[in-house]
Formats: sequence, C-alpha cells, structure tokens
Amino acid sequence: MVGARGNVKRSDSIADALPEALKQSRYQMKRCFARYVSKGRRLMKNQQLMAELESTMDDKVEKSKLMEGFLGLVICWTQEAVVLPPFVAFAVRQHPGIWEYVKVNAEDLFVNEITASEFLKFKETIYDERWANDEDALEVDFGALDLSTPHLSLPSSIGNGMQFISKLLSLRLNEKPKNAKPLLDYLLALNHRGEKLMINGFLDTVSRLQSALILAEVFVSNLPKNMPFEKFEQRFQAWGLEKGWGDTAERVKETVNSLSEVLQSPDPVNIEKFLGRVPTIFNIVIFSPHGYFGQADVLGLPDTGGQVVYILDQVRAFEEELLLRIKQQGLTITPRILVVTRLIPEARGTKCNQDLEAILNTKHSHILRVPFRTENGVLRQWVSRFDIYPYLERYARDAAAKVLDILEGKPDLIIGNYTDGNLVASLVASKLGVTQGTIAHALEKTKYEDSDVKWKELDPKYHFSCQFTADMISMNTSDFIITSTYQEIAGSKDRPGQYESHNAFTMPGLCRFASGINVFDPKFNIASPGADQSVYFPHTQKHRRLTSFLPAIEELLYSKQDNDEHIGFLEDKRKPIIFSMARLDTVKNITGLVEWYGKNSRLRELVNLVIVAGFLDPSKSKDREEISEIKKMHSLIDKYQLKGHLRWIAAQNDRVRNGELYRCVADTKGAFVQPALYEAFGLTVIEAMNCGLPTFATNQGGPAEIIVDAVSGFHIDPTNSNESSNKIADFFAKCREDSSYWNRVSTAGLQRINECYTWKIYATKVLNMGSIYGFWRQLNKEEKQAKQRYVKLFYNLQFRNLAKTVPAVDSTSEPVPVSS
Ligand code: UDP
Ligand code: LCN
Repeated sequence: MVGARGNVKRSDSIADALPEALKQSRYQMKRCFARYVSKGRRLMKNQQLMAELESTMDDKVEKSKLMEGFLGLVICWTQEAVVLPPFVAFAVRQHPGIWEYVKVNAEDLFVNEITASEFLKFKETIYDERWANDEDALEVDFGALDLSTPHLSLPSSIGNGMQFISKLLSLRLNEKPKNAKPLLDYLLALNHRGEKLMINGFLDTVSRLQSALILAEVFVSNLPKNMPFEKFEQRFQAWGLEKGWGDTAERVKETVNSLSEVLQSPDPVNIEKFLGRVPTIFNIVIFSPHGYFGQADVLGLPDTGGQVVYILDQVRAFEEELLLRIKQQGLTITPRILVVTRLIPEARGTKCNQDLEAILNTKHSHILRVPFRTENGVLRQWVSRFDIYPYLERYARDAAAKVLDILEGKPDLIIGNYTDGNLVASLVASKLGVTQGTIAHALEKTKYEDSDVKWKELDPKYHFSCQFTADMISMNTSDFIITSTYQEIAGSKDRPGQYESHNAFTMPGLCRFASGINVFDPKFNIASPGADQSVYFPHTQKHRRLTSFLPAIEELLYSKQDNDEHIGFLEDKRKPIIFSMARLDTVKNITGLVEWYGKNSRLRELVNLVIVAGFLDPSKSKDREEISEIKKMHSLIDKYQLKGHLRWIAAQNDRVRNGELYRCVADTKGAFVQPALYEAFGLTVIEAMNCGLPTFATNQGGPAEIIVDAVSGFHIDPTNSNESSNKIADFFAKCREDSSYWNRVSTAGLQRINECYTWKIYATKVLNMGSIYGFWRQLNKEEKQAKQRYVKLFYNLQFRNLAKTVPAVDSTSEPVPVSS
C-alpha cells in the first residue's frame, strides 16, 4: 500500500534513470531537444513530441533502437510537455494514474524531478506569466487533507474501492478487539423513524452482543427454515435483538452468523456481505437538475440524452432491489425514491412543468420538480447546462426543503448526476449529514482540448471556470464516486481517464489544482449501467416481439418518399442495414460515419446505412453545433450521392419502438455502429447488443471496455476512416461466406451483456456502496469534517464569486411569493 497521496518514490523512477539514458544518446537527444525548443514557448502534445523525436534521426537502425529503448518509452509515456527555452518539462504517465514530472535543460540535458505544482506553474507561464510567478496565486491541494486515508496502489485495482474499504475494515477489526466498538455503535444507532432495528440498547457492549448472537444462532438453527421472523420475534427481543435480521429463520440465521464471523474473524468478504444486509437504506434522492427531465418527449431536446435514460432505469432497478432487500430483512417499510430535477414552466409540450410525476413501472418512485428561483421569481425557460450555475445554491435549499417535506425526514442516500446535480447533492448531503454518491456521465474538461488552460477563452460560452470548480467541490465532498467503466477513471494504457485528468490541472489566472482528485482514492467504484431488458431484448425472442410496430418501422426504413421525418431511401431491401442512433453532436461523429460510408464503395455495395439523429431541417434546431452537423449531413448526402443507399431519420423518442427498430435491423443481419470521437459510456452500444445486434463501437472511451474486440463486437478507430470502414466491410464480407458468423458475434455480444452490464448487477453494487461508505464515513468522521471545512471555504470564496459572473437568463421570470 502506498501512502495517502499515492506518490511514493518508485523504484523505476524516470528522474533517476533519465540522465544516464540521455548521456548514452547524447548526440541525438541534443538534436531532438534543440528541435523541441526551436519554436520557443509552447505546449507540446504526445504526437508532436514523438514526431519530432523521430524526425531527428535519419539512420533507420539507430532510430528504431532509440524509439524502442528507454528514451523512446519516456517520450511515448509523455502526455504533454511545456517548452520554456532552455527547459522542457515533461508530464510522464508510465501507467494509468501514475505520473512523474521532470524538467530537462535542452542545452546540457541536465534532469530535475519537479512536483506537479511546479509543472503546472511552468505550463501557466505560457498563458499568464504574471500569475504563474505570483507566489500567492491560489493553489488548492485537496490531497493534503487525505493524509490518513489509505489509498490503493495498483493501477489495475483502481475502481475497486468498495473491496478495498472492506479490507481496511477487516484489518482494523482484526487489529484489536476494541475496534469493534464503532460497529456496535453503528448498529445501536440503526432505526427507522425512531423504531429500533437489529439491536437495542440492552446490547451495549461487544461481548454482550456476541453472547446474544450465539444464543440466537443456536435457537434459529433448530427452527424450520422458512418459519417467519414474527413467530420468534419476542424471543429475539428478550436477547436485545430487534427486527431487521431476516424474514425467515434461515435468513436470520445467515445474518446472525455473518455478524458473529465479522466479530470473531473479520475478513473482507463477510464484512461486505454483512454490511450489505444491514437495513440502512430506504429512501434515496437522486439529483439531476438540468435539461428537460421527463419520461416522454424529452429525448433529443438540448442537454437531454442518456443521462435521463440512465436515471429512470436506475430508479427502477433500485426500487426492485430495495423491495427485495427490505422483504428479506423481514421489514415492512416502504422505500421511496425521488428524482429531483428542475421544474420548467415553459415546458414545450413535455411534462417538465409538473411538480410531481410518478415514475412508470415503479410503485414508490417519483420525479420531483423544483423550479429555479431568483429574486425576480420563478425562471420560466430552459437553461443550458453551461449557464446553470447562478441558480444552483438557491435551488439546493428549495429542493432540500421539499425533499424533507415529502419524505417526512432525511433520505438515507443522496446521489448526484453531472456537474450541476453533483454540486447540489454535495450541498444538500453536507447540510443534512447524509451519505453521498456522485456520477459524472461525462466530465466536460476532457471533451474540449486544453479547456483548463484556455478557460478564459472558453468561459463566455461554456463557463468552465464554474464547471471545473464545481466538479472539484463535489468529487472531494462525495463519499463515493460511481463510474461506468475503468477508463472513465483511469483511461487506458495510452490515454488518461476523465477523472485522472483532474489529478493536477490549472486554470491560469484563477486557480491551480496541485492535487484535485486522486484516482487511487478508494472512493472510486465501477458499476456499469445496463439497458432495460423489457425494452431491449434479443430479436430471436419472437414471442416477445412488438409486431404492432412493424408497419410503422417498415415505413420508417423503406418507404420511398422523403418527408419531415426521413430523407433518402434504400434501393435494395435485401441488403443488411448498418444502423446508428445518437444526438447530432459533433462528438458523436454521425457525419463521420456517413462520410466513411460515402467513401467506401465496397461497404456501400455490401450494406445499406440507416441513421437516426437530430433534426433534418436546420431551422428547427436551436443548437449551434447541431445546426452545423445537419448542414454537413445534407452536403455529404449530395457529395457522395447517397440517396438509394442511405436513410436519415430524425430523432426517435419512443424507446419501446426503438427497441423494435434495433431488432428489425438485426432481422436484416445488420450491425450497429457507434462512431463517436469520444463516448463516456455509450448506452446505445448496450441497447444494440441486448437486441442481438453485432456492434462496432468507438475505441475512444467506454465502448472500448464494453466490447471485447473481435469477440463480443468490434472496436473502431473514429479517426481512421479507412481502417474502420474496411473493418465493417470485412465483417459483412465474412458473413456472406460463412452464414453462422453473424450469429456467433450476436450471441457473444449478448453473453457479454448478461455477464457484466445489467441493472440488477448495478443496483446490488450501488446499494452495497451506500451501506459500506455510510459506515466508513462514520468511522472517519473527524477527517471527513476537516476536509469538508476546507471544501466549504473554497465553495464560499471561489465558487460563489464565479457563479456571479455567469449572466442571468431570467428576463422573463414571473414574480411569485418567495418563502425562504
Ligand atoms: N436516443 C433515443 N432517440 C434518439 C437518440 C438517442 O431514444 O434519437 C436514446 C438512446 O436510445 C440512448 C440515449 O438516448 O438510450 C443516448 O444515450 P448515449 O449514452 O448513447 O448517449 P448520450 O446522449 O447520453 O451522450
Ligand atoms: C452521458 C453520455 O455522454 C453517455 O456516454 C452515457 O452513456 C450516458 O450519459 C449515461 O451515463
């Protein structure tokens, strides 16, 4: 285990080995460094560094020796370098999460190890020299407050926080018997609305508890397995044991035994099992303020995409799991889940102006909509997620009051989504003292290159100063962080993860994060979402197929006439379809796919292309990026004469029908293609795979992990049009030769989903996190409070001022009585 800050000097330190390596290739390296510094101050990225290193050498043998040696590796590991002649400072990432910073003098090749903070100052010099040299410039070091929390050390264990915490708990409990006292206190404090659960005050010492457990276990062992708890409840009470152990004698015995094991010889497995059974979570609040959040007619509206789908499915999975757990605990408590979003009076035909809406296919879950308010009253119109910051503090207060009112008390777990939801969750959770989890969906900093150092340029449009500051606040407040994939946290061998890029970064002129969030922190956990399997099921399950949609889908795919909903047509109906569906954002690269198809005549000959995305008419869109993609799409269709081969269908918001659409594409023995330049997770990928559709998806981001290349689907490189379009064409050519190949890929995709990407697996994991981190935060109360004070200070002094710089959009507010 490394120290809390995860930056113990490694035996294979680059700073130690570099001087000797530079000495051995002194001549070439002097030439290379001369090239690096020849253009003066600049920020160089990995590809540029590699290209200039390669072009330094003419001799092929020499070149390959150097490139394959240590120096080649160091440059290959370098994510970026700051050139401030005569120095070049390198940020080297040898393994996911492990960074080293070194400074080399280009003239004498002298090497110095530097800290992250020094590297950042170097970088700042390019953008704002005065600020970089200001000794009192604001530097934030969240890691300084984590000194006593042990961190993971292996890059491969990143994201397994829960197991790590269970290990720490078992070590602590094993250390000395008195360490079991906090667990006893935790159990003693359990209650639901004042009614004691599991144990009562009679069992006020660990040894009393242990004796009671022995008596109870012997007793229940002699009962019929399925005898209900009520039948022996009184006996239990006489020993100081309350309800919550189980619904039947068998279940009660298992839980009693599991606690006895924890007290006698704790190990991580029985600790996780026991804490997962403790009845602590009944009410959950999920924050997702931005966008149009609804159950119908919202997908495709600005800022409203996978996050909404994810949350609604998540709620159903949580409710099902909570009902099962509560029943198995032998309790009759009704769980409640509230998704708290924004009430938008100008709801554009959606239900986003309703304050409470029951969530379909649940019994006890609701969407609660709370409006944004200012001193002028309620804000009527939708606000872009980039402009939302001035409203959040007030919103958090209003939402907290509503939640307390509806739940008649505090929730047991608060989960935030995306920057705005996570900030609100942090404010509410710290105010109420509730366990908090955060979910990013996508961290905006990594979507736009150098958006941190160029924040000033981008701020008028995106307000990244607010967004990145808010992200830092919530990541550091949260008890645990839920991610969909490993890569979201720590990336891949070559590419840093989204969270990893928040480890050390700077916004020159504003704030330097010498340590923002450490990916070795045990708060990180991977819990991948699933797709609703009642909607997305295999095309082969004929009896479940929704045949009533078939005529409409036939029209959607194959009718010959252009209309408001679709343009282009498919001349040859016998060909398989390659299908894609996404918001028409640049990053989704749908126009890229159309271009690949246009350029690759072999692919055009083998398959038809069907796209579901955005609007067909640019005048219908309000989003600049979407408008330009719509225009690009039209020009590509003309340029490559795609009519007859391609069908472009406008965004489709009926997800049940969309499920059938994926299956109809599977009926043609087609494939799904997700060509995004970067995809945080990619729900469409798992939807398609659930329907048995072989899937080609971007190797940039989540899909690279969802699919095992050439087994359960295929990876494609969005930046390599030839390679990707040929990979798709090769697949269909192979399917023509071997008719069983398509089925093999389809089945392997389904198998992958059922093993790793279901909502059941997700809900079990996340509810266990709620319990384990709930206990963990109590054990580390003092450290948590100290950090919270620091974060709060930062919120007050920094975030609040930044939020004031975002122009208000409330010109059309309607005055309402203001109660708080
Ligand atoms: N979606 C849809 N209709 C569309 C486009 C997308 O119903 O026209 C759904 C899609 O099925 C998926 C979600 O919106 O459930 C998009 O999620 P994803 O993770 O693929 O991307 P995001 O939009 O969140 O970036
Ligand atoms: C947002 C995204 O951009 C997608 O990659 C995710 O799949 C979606 O949210 C759900 O988490």
